[in-house]
Amino acid sequence: MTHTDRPLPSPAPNAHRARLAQSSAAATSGILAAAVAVAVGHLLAAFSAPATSPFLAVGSTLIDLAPQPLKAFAIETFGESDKVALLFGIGLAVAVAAAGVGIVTLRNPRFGAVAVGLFGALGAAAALARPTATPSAIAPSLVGAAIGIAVLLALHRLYARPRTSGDAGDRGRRRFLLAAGAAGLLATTSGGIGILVGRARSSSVGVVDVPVPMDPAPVLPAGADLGNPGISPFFTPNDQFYRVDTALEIPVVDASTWSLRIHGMVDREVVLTLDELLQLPTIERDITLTCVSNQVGGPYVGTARWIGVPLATVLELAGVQAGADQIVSRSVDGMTIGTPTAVAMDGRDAMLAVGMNGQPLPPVNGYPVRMIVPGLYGYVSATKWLNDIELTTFDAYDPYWVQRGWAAQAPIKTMSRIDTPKPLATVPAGRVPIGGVAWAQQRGIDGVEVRVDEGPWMAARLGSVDTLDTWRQWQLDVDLAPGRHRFQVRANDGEGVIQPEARAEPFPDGATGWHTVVVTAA
Ligand SMILES: Nc1nc2c(c(=O)[nH]1)N[C@H]1C(S)=C(S)[C@@H](COP(=O)(O)O)O[C@H]1N2
Ligand SMILES: [Mo]
Repeated sequence: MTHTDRPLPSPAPNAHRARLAQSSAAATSGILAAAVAVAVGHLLAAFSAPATSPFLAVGSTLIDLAPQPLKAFAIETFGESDKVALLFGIGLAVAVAAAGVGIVTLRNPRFGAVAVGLFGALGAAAALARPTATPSAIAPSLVGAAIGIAVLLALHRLYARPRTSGDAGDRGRRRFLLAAGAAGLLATTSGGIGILVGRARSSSVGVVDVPVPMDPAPVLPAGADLGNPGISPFFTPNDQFYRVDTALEIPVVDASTWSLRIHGMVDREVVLTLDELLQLPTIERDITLTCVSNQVGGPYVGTARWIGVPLATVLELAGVQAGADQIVSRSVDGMTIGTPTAVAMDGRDAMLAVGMNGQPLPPVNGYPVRMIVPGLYGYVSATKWLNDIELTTFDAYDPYWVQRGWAAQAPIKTMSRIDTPKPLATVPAGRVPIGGVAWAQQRGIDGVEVRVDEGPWMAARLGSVDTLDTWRQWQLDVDLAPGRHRFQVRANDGEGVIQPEARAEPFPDGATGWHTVVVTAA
């Protein structure tokens, strides 16, 4: 290496360093301004209408706009944490954009202020476009943005002073750091209080006294639960019940002011308060609920003992007109779900549920009232936070998921799942119990068969039948030689139809295929 190959020393390293310091102060100011704007908006929304938080409004809008493959990817990759991942992603994107806005502000403060204003407008537009929004929905985003602009410009004034060296420069730097710290504190306290207020509000939403059902469910038959702790318990505890919905923040519904409107193609419009609803005859039923986006072997299925009022009873109060073949139910957060009227009226235990395993519905599962329709996937039947039922036709209206390409009619497909052993587990060679659950709501499960390493199908022992609408546990003990083994399971429904082998993705009307698990015996 010769002398001339060496990089030339920078002519003015101090000036360079000062510029760098100023740029990073500018970027930091942008991020702080955005954090204050979002956090103040979130706080204001928490006190009024949580869904109008700029962060949540943009998140919900992205959920609604996301193309199907992206949704499927998110659910598969993040599972029930998909929403956390989304919010994290938005936070990251906002931070990067805000740093850019900060740098621009260094050159052109007016431009920076306009940029923050535009972000605020974006949040306001998202909040206003939510299905249940009122005009005041724009307030949190706009007020947040205004305060964010003030923070941006105040910080700009501090870091953009001509750099002086010595004591004056140090004082300037200290002032900037102090102001930046104050902005950071404002963002974290308003954001933190906003989150706490949101949580506190969602846990004080009036009280539902779960009624003693006039028509109770019989005691669970002996042997419905095989007693193998590796198999999903027959009743899924409420705190372990799966959750699938588009709600970034659990809707807060006050049971004491809740009402349900039944309208559309009916003889007379009916509005029921919770007390009025629960004065109607109540039933208690065991029903297994399933999500259409459940993959073969997936977790989005659970069984509960539900208490509620038959949907048919409520519909008869209003008088369904001829030709109204679709029930569109809506939730307080604007979800729309379409259910065939015929299904609600055919004698199955479709209900408006208020109780789940003896408790009021947990907030995540639809408090205070949700629909449950045995035999249909949740997205065409199980409206949570229900507050509106409209009688219409399939021709006249496509509900939320149908607008996004999912099937309008979606009966639950026969499915069986291996719960134990877990995929890729190592088990002791010798006798190994294989077990799981199988479901075919409305048709029931008549048999479950297992095969090992593509050998002959062997009938599993079945838990006793509770109802046609609940899953059955199954178990088969097999002898395994040391080495790798592959189990497969398939069920027979009550109509003698074997669960199909062909693999289908959940989209557009439910997955099919045999659940397969590979383990090593050692
Ligand atoms: N309001 C509302 N209700 C909803 C949904 C939703 O996104 N919003 N998702 C539906 C879907 S797809 C399913 S599978 C079930 C899930 O009910 P769970 O979360 O209580 O298990 O709720 C249904 N009801
Ligand atoms: Mo679902």
